[in-house]
Amino acid sequence: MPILFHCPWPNADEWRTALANRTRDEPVAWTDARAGSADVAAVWNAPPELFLAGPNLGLICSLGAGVDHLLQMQDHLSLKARLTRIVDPRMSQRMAIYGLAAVLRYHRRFDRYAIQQAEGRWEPCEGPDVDRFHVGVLGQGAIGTAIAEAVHQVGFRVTGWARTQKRPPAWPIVAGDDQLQALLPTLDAVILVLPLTPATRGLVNAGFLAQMKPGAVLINQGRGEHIVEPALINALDSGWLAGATLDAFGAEPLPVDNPLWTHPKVLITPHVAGLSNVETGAAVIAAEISRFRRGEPLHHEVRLELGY
Ligand code: OXD
Repeated sequence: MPILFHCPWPNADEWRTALANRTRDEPVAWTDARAGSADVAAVWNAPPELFLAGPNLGLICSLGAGVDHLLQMQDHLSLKARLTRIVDPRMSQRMAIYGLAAVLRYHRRFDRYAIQQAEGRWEPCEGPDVDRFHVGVLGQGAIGTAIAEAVHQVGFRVTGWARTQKRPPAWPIVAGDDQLQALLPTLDAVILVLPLTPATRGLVNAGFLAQMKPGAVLINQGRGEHIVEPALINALDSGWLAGATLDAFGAEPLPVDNPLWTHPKVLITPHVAGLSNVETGAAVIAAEISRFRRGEPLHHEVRLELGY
């Protein structure tokens, strides 16, 4: 039975080969035609028409960790389709390194020193010791946990924020809106690594930013839609926030006329914080496909009612 494949990335052929190699025992052919008789799809940002006439689709695998690209077109998906995604320690590690690098850059003021160098200014402006620099990691799934762990291991004070209370790891985790409100004014750096759901869309609005500690920084490794951009720009311009590191945007590539490009307090990276690793990612998807075909529980099934 053909498996529907759609990947808009430059390394799409590598993905297709890695997936085909790992599903060799399955009687499958990879296709990028419309779903037709396919019962499984592995896709990233597929156009809705690809799913039309795909009544047999029982499993749709996201080629990344996020599934918002699929949930956005639920109307086009077969009602019986289950969704799964990549949960891969390699990807979590990349995300952890990105988060840690961004925190270290602010903690050691490399952002300020770069500006001072351009202006020929010799002005030491060191900040607090690590244990007095409080990092909040908003989102405590596999990726958020890896980020919090990396930052915690260096010695930073870390607090996680999750939808529900979890068994405490080596750092505290708080849950719910009230606890977020209490947490925000204590944080020197806020890392966003939340799934995009109706509850997290626009979470970082003027009210959220006003609750952040003056001089704090924002690091977005989640989705651009978490942030209300004009509110962020106001918070940076007014001096309330010291900086923002942004890896994800509502429109990607970020349009050339977007003011974030030239904002002196913003560092932009082109959605690379946690690129899916072809080999390990393909192995995760292939394993989910064989579980699906054997009628076994999936390991990373998306709970549609939660949106992740
Ligand atoms: C993902 C991403 O969801 O890279 O995997 O954004």
